[in-house]
Amino acid sequence: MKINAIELRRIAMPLRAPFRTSFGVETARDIVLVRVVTPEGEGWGECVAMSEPLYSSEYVDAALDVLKRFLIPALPEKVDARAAKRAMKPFKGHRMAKAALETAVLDAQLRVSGESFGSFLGASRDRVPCGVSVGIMDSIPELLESVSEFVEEGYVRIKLKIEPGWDLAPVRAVRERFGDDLLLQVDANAAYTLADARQLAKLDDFDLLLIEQPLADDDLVQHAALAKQLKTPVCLDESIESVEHAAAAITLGAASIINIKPGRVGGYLEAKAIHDLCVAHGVPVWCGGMLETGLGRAANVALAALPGFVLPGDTSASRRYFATDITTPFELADGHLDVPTGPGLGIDPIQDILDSVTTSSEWIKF
Ligand code: NPQ
Ligand code: MG
Repeated sequence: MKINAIELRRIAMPLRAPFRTSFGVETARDIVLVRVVTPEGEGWGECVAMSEPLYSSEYVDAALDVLKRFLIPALPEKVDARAAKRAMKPFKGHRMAKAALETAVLDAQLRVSGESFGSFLGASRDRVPCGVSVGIMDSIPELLESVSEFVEEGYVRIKLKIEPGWDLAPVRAVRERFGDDLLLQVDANAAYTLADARQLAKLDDFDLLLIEQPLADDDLVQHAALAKQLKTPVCLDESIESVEHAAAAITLGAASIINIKPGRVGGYLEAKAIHDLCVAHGVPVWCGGMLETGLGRAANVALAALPGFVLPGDTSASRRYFATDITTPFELADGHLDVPTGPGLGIDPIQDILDSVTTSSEWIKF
């Protein structure tokens, strides 16, 4: 496949409600979309980096810079997703930027060949059960109100964001109000240290599915030590940036469950490789979320349909985050989202809406 041009389009998407995690409060999503134009068709990729390097070291301005300066110029004349991944490999890090470009190339390639993301990746289901991530709130009543709305909408699993000072009380309150059958898990986004092991062990009483990323990103050995002190299974998110990291975490006993986010690991090819490794080791995986628009969401839902994704993902409906999505919105039906079946992502941006949220656009001609 030959590329004629690439558009780097930056969009601003207001969130329906502020989303608070242990690293900060977000009120809007600042997103780079990569659009690859070939003689036979186009492809889209969404960069999941945030405006500030709070979740990981990546941020939007850096992603734009590395795409323009290094990643796009490195693409070979004839390219497919695998060749794009290989060409970008010499450049260290910047996995979210790489993932966006690789995904745009893959989408173009699949739209041309007429195959869906789900089929290409090896999906074994036509719909996926969905969970939702619930931010840190100012009070327990506010949290219970929010969880209750999500339960009524049909979400099959609730994830509570936690931090020191907001852990036991919210978990206890949600268990008391919604009962023991509710699938419940927590995510600390690296807010604790090993010195908090005794506090975290108090969560053992609440039959949580898992605790996600309790300690710092680079603390694999400490996660292994913590896992020995908890009954709750430890799941890693931020720590896992590659199939090598996943192998190390499994070998060390640092994670018994892995959250796969394609952006964090550099793309859907790497995400698939991590899935395959985890299946081989009997490690359950689930698909994380980065507040994606319908474009990123479509690819995540396809990935979440692979057989190793045995836990509900943060693959929420579009309205969880956005009043207006840039695609036809993903809507929950019986707690599930349908896996798109059309070529590539199987969904297109709605031009008027896309234009109305665009803050800048730049073309790179080949
Ligand atoms: C997680 N996501 O699993 C992340 C973290 C996260 C759905 O909980 C703007 C952009 C705000 C990306 C907040 C969920 C964000 C973001 C949190 C990602 O750790
Ligand atoms: Mg997480």
